Amino acid sequence: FLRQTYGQRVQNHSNPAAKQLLEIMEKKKTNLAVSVDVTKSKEFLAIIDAVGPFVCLVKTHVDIIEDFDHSLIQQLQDLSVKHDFAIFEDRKFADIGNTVALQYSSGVHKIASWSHITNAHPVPGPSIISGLSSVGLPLGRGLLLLSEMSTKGALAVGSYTVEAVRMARAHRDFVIGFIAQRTMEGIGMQGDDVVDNDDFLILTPGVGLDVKGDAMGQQYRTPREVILESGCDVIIVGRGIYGKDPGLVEQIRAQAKRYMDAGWEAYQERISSPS
Ligand code: UP6
Repeated sequence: FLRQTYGQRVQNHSNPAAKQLLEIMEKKKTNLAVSVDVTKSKEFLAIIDAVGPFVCLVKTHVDIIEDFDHSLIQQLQDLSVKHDFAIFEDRKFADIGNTVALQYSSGVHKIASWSHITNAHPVPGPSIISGLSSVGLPLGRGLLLLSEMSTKGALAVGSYTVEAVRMARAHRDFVIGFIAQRTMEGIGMQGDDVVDNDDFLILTPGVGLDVKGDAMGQQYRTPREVILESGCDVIIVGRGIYGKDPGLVEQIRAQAKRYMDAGWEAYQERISSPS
């Protein structure tokens, strides 16, 4: 699938959230997702409105917002319609099925009611997918499994990654892809395994053009390394876009454009490269 366009890949997916994301990427010509990790509603909305035209997806950590109330969700949804982007709450669920189903549907944030996509650590095993799917599938939501992480010393490697991919293949209706650092296509397939559709979306954090990491274990690679060399589909950028001054709208727009262009150029090179 590495040489198919995002538009061509829509037909490989039955999940509405996966289709929506690929359609937006094709239409807006962007594989950039912005991770909006700020703690004040006002700043959160201002950044999203500034980057909106350049992104296919906005990634949130809604639990870090100090002045949260439900009108914020309405405003986020209005921006997602205004700019045409999907919403991904980066909740990283990691508990038993019954608990994650409650965390996903209920509590203060009611994530399933507004987030097109969310994600989970595969550490509890397949029951985490059943739990989340019982809430999200009827709503047309999609799930990403974290099969790898961007941080130094991450434990999600080797057989953990392989088992995550096998879990996803067994739940294709709800699991639309991975948070990972490279393509997962063909991973863990044995001699006579037949998988007729291994097209998973790979969303990749740990992307930066100016620095190699932070003081807390984060590691950055460039859009070119991520999209062209590693076969990922979406670059997730946080502080690289709003980190210098979250209040400066013009600067944020310029950075978003810069990452969008770098991501799209790498993608075009990928789909036009000889197999
Ligand atoms: N994130 C990672 N690495 C992972 C998974 N998730 O960085 O393996 C998330 C972080 C943060 C964003 O929770 O929201 O992606 C990266 O932000 P940054 O670009 O500012 O480092």
